[in-house]
Amino acid sequence: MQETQRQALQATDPEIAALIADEERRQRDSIRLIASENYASAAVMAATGSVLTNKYSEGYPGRRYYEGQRYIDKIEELAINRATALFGADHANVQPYSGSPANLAVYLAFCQPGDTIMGMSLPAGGHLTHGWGVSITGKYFRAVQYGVRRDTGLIDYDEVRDLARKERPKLLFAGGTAIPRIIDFQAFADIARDVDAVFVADIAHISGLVAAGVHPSPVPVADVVTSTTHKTLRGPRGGMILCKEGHKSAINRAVFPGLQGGPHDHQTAALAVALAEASRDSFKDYAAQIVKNSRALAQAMIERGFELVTGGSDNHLILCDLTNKGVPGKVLSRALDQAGIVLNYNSVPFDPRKPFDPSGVRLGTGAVTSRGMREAEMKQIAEWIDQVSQKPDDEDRITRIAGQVKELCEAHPAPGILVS
Ligand code: DSN
Repeated sequence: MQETQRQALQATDPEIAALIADEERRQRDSIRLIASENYASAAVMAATGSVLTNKYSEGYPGRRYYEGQRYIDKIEELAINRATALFGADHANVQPYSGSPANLAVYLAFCQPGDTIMGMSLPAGGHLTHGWGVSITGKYFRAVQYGVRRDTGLIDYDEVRDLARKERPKLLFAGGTAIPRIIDFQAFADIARDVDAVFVADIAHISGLVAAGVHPSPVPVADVVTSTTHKTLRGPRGGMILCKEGHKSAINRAVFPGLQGGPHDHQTAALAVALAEASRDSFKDYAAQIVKNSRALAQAMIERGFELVTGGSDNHLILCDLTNKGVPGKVLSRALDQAGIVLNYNSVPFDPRKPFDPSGVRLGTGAVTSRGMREAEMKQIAEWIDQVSQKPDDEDRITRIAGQVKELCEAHPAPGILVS
């Protein structure tokens, strides 16, 4: 947080000011391996914390329901133009509040309640909003779910095709939250075309990799592409939808007035900044290093006897099944948090344990790569994870590692964190 903002907050609400300062220190001093998190730049956060939070702008550029839009329209047009240029899309809607609303807008654009939709199941690595039962998408639609192969942990495209032919979904989702490998978007597009489904690629996790060209893009082959904007894309919390020209008006009407009211203009401006950052050569280098780091971390973990779902990683994400280590995901993730290494416990495909106490952990390299860490640091992190996994209740060991983690973090300052 900038010094002037800090002083204003301190004067008005010292309690919240102190908690934010504590969180800034926590983020500064710990190794962030949560695959869906990153460090937004100071420029992105400056736009997020700007006067744009004061404005209402229901509608779209040139067609608003409130006056005073001359600068807001330019900001939203910049965000749209930067998104379409970066991803090579016909159209971008930059108003979704986050990834789940972006996906809900797609349902609203193409489906009626009760229609059949198809996506990857949550335990296999999909997202709640791809039809999982507890989500509105599993309650309001007839959701059919595909998974991964038990022997490889990979998507079985023949199984997806067979299921799609049998169930004839209106929407077919690809993408998810715990998929460590390249997704074959062309295969999904072919299946969707075969059954007359709308093909939706949810690239929330990998949008930074797609923007940089280090993961194949679904934009040429998908009807609609949804994403959050804060994971590997490294923007503000938010969502966006890219689509073909022919779907533009259905998508725009679904986002507003179908699902949302006024867009969050501060978020739109921050997204525009992030998209400008993501179009630079330095971001391409960053995204390539994310993948190198993920492969290096995966390899170092395998060498220490960890079993990885699919046996490795092609993107930013690693899913580790701890069954052979005899330590549940929750126990390891809690112990690692004490050691300053922050990740999340996660179900693995065919997990015999419950989602709130599963067999695995999920790791991601987007944030550590933003701190300039490289392959050597990934090996060191794997070593610490191994040491903690062997004795997750050894407080002396955890305290020693926490000190070493802090030293590593001091050598690799986190972007956007200015706390002293
Ligand atoms: N909760 C996000 C993640 O961690 O992947 C997805 O919504």
